[in-house]
Amino acid sequence: MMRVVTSPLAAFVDALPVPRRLIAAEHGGRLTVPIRAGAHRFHRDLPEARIWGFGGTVPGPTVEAERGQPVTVEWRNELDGTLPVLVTIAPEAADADGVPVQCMPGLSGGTSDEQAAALAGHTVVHLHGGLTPASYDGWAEDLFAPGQHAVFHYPMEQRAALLWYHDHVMGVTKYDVYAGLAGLWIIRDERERELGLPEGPPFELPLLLQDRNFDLDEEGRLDGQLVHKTDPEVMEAFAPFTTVNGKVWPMLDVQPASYRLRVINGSNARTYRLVLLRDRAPELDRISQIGTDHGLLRSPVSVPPEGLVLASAERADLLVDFSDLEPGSELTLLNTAPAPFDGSPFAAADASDAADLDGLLPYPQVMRFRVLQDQVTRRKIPHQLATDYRSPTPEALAGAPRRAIALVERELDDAPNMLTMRELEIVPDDHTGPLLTLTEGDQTTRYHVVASHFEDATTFFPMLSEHEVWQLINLTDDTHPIHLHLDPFQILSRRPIRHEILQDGTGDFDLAASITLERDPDDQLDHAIDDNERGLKDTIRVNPHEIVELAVRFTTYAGRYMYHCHILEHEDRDMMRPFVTMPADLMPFMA
Ligand SMILES: [Cu+2]
Repeated sequence: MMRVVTSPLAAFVDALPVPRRLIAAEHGGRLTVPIRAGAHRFHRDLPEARIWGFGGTVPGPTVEAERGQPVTVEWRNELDGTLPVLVTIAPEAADADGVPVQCMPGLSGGTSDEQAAALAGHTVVHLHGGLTPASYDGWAEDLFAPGQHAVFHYPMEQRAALLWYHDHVMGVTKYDVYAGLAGLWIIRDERERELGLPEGPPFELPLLLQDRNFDLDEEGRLDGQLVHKTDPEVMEAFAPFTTVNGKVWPMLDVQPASYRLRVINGSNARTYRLVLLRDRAPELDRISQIGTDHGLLRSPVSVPPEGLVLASAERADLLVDFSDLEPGSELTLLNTAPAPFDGSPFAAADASDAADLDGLLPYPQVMRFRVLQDQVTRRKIPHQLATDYRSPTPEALAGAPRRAIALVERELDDAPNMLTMRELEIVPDDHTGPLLTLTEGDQTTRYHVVASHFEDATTFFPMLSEHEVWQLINLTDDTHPIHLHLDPFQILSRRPIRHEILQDGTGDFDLAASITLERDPDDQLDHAIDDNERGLKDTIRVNPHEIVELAVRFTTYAGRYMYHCHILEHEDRDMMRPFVTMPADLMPFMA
């Protein structure tokens, strides 16, 4: 029998908020953004919550910039007081009725974490997707305290795209972003204007998706205060209520016209698989995807038949056509992705039954659109979009350095599991010690681990302008969205693997495993590359039983950057590593 829980909040009663626009050109390219504690109402029927926000709001203002026109931001840390989030690990994964505690509000018998409650607001800001000099990229350890300010220069020498800025503090990004420290950043350029794409409200709207949970008062009523809750079995917080631009399940009145929706998943951990429904039937044909993380695709693509999958930090630029709909028509955006997400399929036709308590998805609702009586405007979708990139040729990649990274989960007895990215190096045949072997046909490559934790020595030194191939090998049971700072990349392949972790194979540093490039008989995934992943990406999903190859070329800035899983609870528990880009002429002098 399908189990459901009744929502304490009404759906589709708040209007979709549009974050305040901060157009850089109107300020001579010089912006000041205070980072402040504030109050925010996440739903009509909730009391105001304490939050931390850029500009004191959730989300922060949307910065709009022009390609080629630099933007300077003074990020002013004016936070006072302590973290406005109650953090807890519930003692049990499910309540007395067997309902997973993460599906429910409140602390579920957990106590408020004192160390989290004492966090006093050190921050650092990263512009995700920005081609930014290392000194302004927001290194996770270069913090500024309340009262300290940072002036960051963003050259904006990059194509039009939806970026976002957010806190990136070592170990506590999961709390700081959850508290509200995130905002959107749109870069515009001439190519988009030639195509006549909508720019600004009402026809261009950003949709920032974030799941949130709230505390209960003594009478068991929602009190609106933010709760970050995990449990003994699931180390990521998967909160039950989805907010869009800071409101739980909002409503948007639309004209019978095409809308450009700039969608981003800004959740800590939850992956969304979005399906648009009318009268319980999917209407994905209304949606054309024209862009991805780093802007326009070469041509518009349909969203995948099961829905648009966006893991944490992934973006989609969508044109949605409401022009043929009668006034009063309602379309509902639903999420069909259970959590933790492992790539498993779910038919769009079943989306109205997507509620899944065991999948930590009590409420699939995301938002609703309602068509107004108004003048009908139809818009043609251009066939050709981007003309400024191609797939890298085999010749360009022939001699490219190859880097291999294994994604590994280590179970611990007294603490939440540890996730690491093990950087691998090929060893000679006579090497002794724990090995990871990768077998393709009759070829076996032998690797050992050369780095595991964030603070281990840097092993990746990409040369500027040189193509590289990175292999991400997932040895865990969940999908990880892997994000590289600095330049975008393109996916080359996604292939099934069979793997075996040998006895006592996962050490704190070492790893002994054998991997074969063939499908596991129990593997249900198709390991396909979706059409919408064939653009310029900065975050890529690596599914279980899978190896993903991507081609990247770091182009402009030398320095120390990071790559990491964008599930914030993973990034904070060591699924993050440095790399250092170097100009070619300095390489001979590297020790
Ligand atoms: Cu991860």
